[in-house]
Amino acid sequence: MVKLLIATAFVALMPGLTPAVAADSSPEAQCSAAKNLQLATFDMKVASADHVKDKGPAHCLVSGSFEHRTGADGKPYAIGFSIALPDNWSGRFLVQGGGGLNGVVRPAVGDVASGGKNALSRGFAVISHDSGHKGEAWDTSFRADQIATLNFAGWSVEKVTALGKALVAAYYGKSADRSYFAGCSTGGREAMASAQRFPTLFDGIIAGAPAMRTSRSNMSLAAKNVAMNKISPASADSAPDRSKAFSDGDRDLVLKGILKSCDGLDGLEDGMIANPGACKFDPASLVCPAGKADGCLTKQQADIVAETFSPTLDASGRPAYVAFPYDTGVMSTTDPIPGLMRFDDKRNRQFKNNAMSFDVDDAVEKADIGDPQQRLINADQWTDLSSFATRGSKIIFFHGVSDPWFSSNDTVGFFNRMSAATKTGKRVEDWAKLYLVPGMSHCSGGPAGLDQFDMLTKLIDWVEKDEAPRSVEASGKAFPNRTRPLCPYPLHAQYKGEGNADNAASFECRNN
Ligand SMILES: [Ca+2]
Repeated sequence: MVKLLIATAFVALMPGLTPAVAADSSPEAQCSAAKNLQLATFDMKVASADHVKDKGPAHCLVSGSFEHRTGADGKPYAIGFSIALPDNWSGRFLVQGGGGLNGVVRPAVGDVASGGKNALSRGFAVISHDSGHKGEAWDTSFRADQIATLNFAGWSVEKVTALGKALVAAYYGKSADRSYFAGCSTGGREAMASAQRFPTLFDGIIAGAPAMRTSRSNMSLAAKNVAMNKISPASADSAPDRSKAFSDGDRDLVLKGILKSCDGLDGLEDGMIANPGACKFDPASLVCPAGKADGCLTKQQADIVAETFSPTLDASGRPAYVAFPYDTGVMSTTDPIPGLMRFDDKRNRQFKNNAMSFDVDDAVEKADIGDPQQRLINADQWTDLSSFATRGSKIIFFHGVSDPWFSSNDTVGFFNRMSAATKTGKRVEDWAKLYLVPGMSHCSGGPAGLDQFDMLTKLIDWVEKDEAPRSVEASGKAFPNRTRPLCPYPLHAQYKGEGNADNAASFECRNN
């Protein structure tokens, strides 16, 4: 409580409210007193403040809401949050990115790219939030309200960061030394939006598999879905049965073909494609010779494979969405989101389109002109991070090469455009890095992906010690005894030609 009172600049107790003065300054008493916290410029309501000892390091978990209002649709809105304030605070603050369409407050731990040691367990104060609306993962009803939509587009990150910084200062009696953001998917988009639109908020940002333009990526997936319909036999209800477009044997053949063409390009045939930039698999190589039907693909099938991994083109031949890379996870059925070639899987909500034709130009017009709000939600357009870079902030991107939702090529494309557009006296590698993660699906997983890597430590060292990250070691369940370096783009991990093939030290980061 002593610290709370020190922070009077940030704390205004409610008139008539007796502060819950604790008889002692124990963490429990301090946390209990946080129930009565008020911040001068926020209409914050604290719903609970609990001292937690059995989940990670002892911390005070404060949950509540602010920005209470009635929306244009007559519904009540607020930004819900949860902040974990560790007893042994490192002086660092982290804003945790969201997922899907947000709408829920996820546990505030900060586990993105943390290598299994989340930010809270490192002594960070971590705040999580719902971006300003309540709803199921894919509930879009909040878009009836302007502020709720703007909050989803990224405004909520600015507001939550301001609230979180004020809460930290009030609770500890001292402002955070450094502020970080880490998120994947929608959280990755929020990370990008933060660097682009609010360049002074964070000292370090991690942007994973960013949902940077779902209007275009969803359009591309729909186009691939329809292409698959055309070679699928009709099911009993006359809808195309995509599960029969390729047999299990056909799928295995495609995967083996990809591996045969690309696995060895990194110097080692190990079931991982670490040099995706050099991978030039041609599905036509699997087409049956005349008179043969087994162990090969029909021309139709090979064409569909090629189309699935090609850019989605408009009528003039311009790419409306980038290509997806050939990688080891494209047939995955073990991940929450199936691999790109698994159009048959009923778990995949994207692939319920039974149409037989697809007009890319029409779809692009609907996405770009018909949905102007989405254009602001998208984070692929603004490429100048000069203020962010000049103030000394750092950003690390990562993207799984087997991501079936958002192509890692799109993140590569943004990184290159950003690098060209940001004019500073610094080299790009002095403030931004991109790591492609071979085999990894959307944010994690992948049957041959090593999805555990600690970029958070690398980011901290970069921000606080000016030690720029080089390779980042990856490990994971897919190969329990294996480590590999992740290399900063455009480098890739290449086997040195000798040494333990399961050890990252036997690889080096190389250019093609
Ligand atoms: Ca390999």
